[in-house]
Formats: sequence, structure tokens, C-alpha cells
Amino acid sequence: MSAIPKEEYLFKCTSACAGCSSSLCLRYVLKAAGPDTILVVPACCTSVIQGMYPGTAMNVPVYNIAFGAAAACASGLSNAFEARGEKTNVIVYAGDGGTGDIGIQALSGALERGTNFLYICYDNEAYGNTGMQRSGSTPLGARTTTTPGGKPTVKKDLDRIVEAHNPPYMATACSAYPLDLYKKVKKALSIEGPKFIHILAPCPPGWRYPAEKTVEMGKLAVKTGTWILYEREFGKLTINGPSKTAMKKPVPLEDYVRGQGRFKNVSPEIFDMMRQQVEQNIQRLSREEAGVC
Ligand SMILES: Cc1ncc(C[n+]2csc(CCOP(=O)(O)OP(=O)(O)O)c2C)c(N)n1
Ligand code: SF4
Ligand SMILES: [Mg+2]
Repeated sequence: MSAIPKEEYLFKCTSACAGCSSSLCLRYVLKAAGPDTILVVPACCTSVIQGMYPGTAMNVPVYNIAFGAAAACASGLSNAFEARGEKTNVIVYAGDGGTGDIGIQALSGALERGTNFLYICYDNEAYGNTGMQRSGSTPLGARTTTTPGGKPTVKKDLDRIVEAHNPPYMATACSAYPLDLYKKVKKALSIEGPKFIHILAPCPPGWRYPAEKTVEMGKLAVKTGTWILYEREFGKLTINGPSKTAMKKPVPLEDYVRGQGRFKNVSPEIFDMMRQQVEQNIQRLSREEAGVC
């Protein structure tokens, strides 16, 4: 495994909030992908972070596209590069709203057509760019500007929707484990066809925790089993490093929940439902890895 390259493709001093983990992830994604890459970015925090024309924080070309159209745009680019006999990485970097809600139709189409691209969803569990409204990815009980009493429904299971399309490679990652993310992007780009990586990206203003706790928050998501790191290669599931330990002996969920203002005042009933959901996910993925599902 080669060391992470020193070259930077996302420059310093962007307009990201202090402690923004999605911009940190993008930095590692681009280091893994290298200069022969085009990034497709729909409306989301990243389209602000990239800077305002004629300035830019990006050292690769970026195609900004309408909120729901990233995967369709990437399909066209991928086909165009193929027709010209050029090998360029086509990577979508989109938020959870642009992926699991408004962009799901375009994503489904591109996966089904077998588009040769990498789709990365960085999941801050809300519509961050427009002021932290709830998205389908917002977890049960979380307060957002449109769910001031806590979200009454559970987080949409985007990964199972993607899995139903049988892509050759899909994985989860978390900003608190950048080397794991880096390796997954490298691997994904070495495989032909549609690839999908879902990154949990803690967001200080959205989750309401101090900026300096952003790495700790990601680690707690994984250690409590709330977010499970895995890869599914040609249908075969592998649970990755830190999640192996977490799934056998998870840290109490309270440790993750109590550090976030968005979960303030969650009732004991909702908290029980959150815990049950974590346990169910752990069991489901453990069974799948063991081949007993
Ligand atoms: C059709 C359409 N509806 C609404 C918007 C406004 N809008 C821009 S970004 C955004 C939220 C994006 O949320 P997400 O995809 O989760 O990315 P994040 O901002 O959290 O990074 C919304 C609602 C838009 N640009 N286009
Ligand atoms: S709102 Fe969240 S995801 Fe968006 S720039 Fe700020 S920290 Fe990053
Ligand atoms: Mg979001």
C-alpha cells in the first residue's frame, strides 16, 4: 500500500464550516483519484466549498449540475470519454439529499445502465447547504429546522436501495477513518462499471456539536455500531477493521447521542427505537457476512 500522496487537489481556506468533515473526505477522495479526474457536483455544500468563479478551491475540473441530475450528467461524461478512448475518472460527489432523495432516479438509472463511474454520497444527514432541513437520510429523533421536535421517521436505507442494483463494488466509509476511505476509492476506481461509496460525514452546525469534536463524532458513530464500515465486492460482503470490533462489543449508544444537540430531548421510547435499529443492522450485516441470510 503506497503512502497517501502529498499532492493537494482541494486547496486550503475554503468556505467550509470549521470542522467540516465532508470537505476533509473530498480531500482524500481526490488524493486517491489523482489529477486525471472530473468531479460532478450537484447543488450541495460542496458546490459552495469549491468557491465562486473565477476563483476555485479545486485542482481538478468540476461539472456543476442541477440538484437531481448528477448521475445522469456523469453517465454522459463517462460515455463521452469512452467514445474518445480516454481514461478519465468520473466521480460524483453529492450530498445525501442529492443522492437518496431528489437524485435517486438518476442514480438508479446510471447503476442499471452499468455506467462506468464512481458515485460518492457524503452523508451529513440533512440538507446542509440550505439551512439544515431534514432529508430522507436524517436519523430518527434528530432535530432539524423542519423537524424541530425530532424526526418521526427512520433514516432511509440508501445502501440497500443501491445494493438492489448489484453494482460490482459498493462500500461505506466515515470521515474519521481517512485511510480506509482512501483505499476504498483506489479500489473502486480499479473496477470497471458503476461503483458507490457512502460516507458518513459528521457536520458540526447540523449535528450541533463543537467543531473540534468532528473526528471523535465519526469514531463514535462507528464504535457504537450506528455506522458500519463494509465493502461489498461482486456481491460478497466484508465488514472492515474498526467495525469488526464494534459489532462484537459496541460502545454504548448514549456516548454518541449525548454529544449532539440535534438529539437533545430525545424521549426514552425514541432512544430505545434507535438502539433497536442499531442492533438490527449489526445482526443483518453479521448474518450476511457469515452467509446465513
Ligand atoms: C430542484 C432543486 N430543489 C431545491 C434546491 C435547493 N437546494 C440546493 S442544495 C440543497 C440541499 C442539499 O442537501 P444535500 O444533498 O444533503 O447536500 P448538503 O447541502 O447537505 O451538502 C437544496 C434543497 C435546488 N438547488 N434545486
Ligand atoms: S453545513 Fe456541514 S457539510 Fe456543509 S460545509 Fe458546514 S460542516 Fe460542512
Ligand atoms: Mg446533506
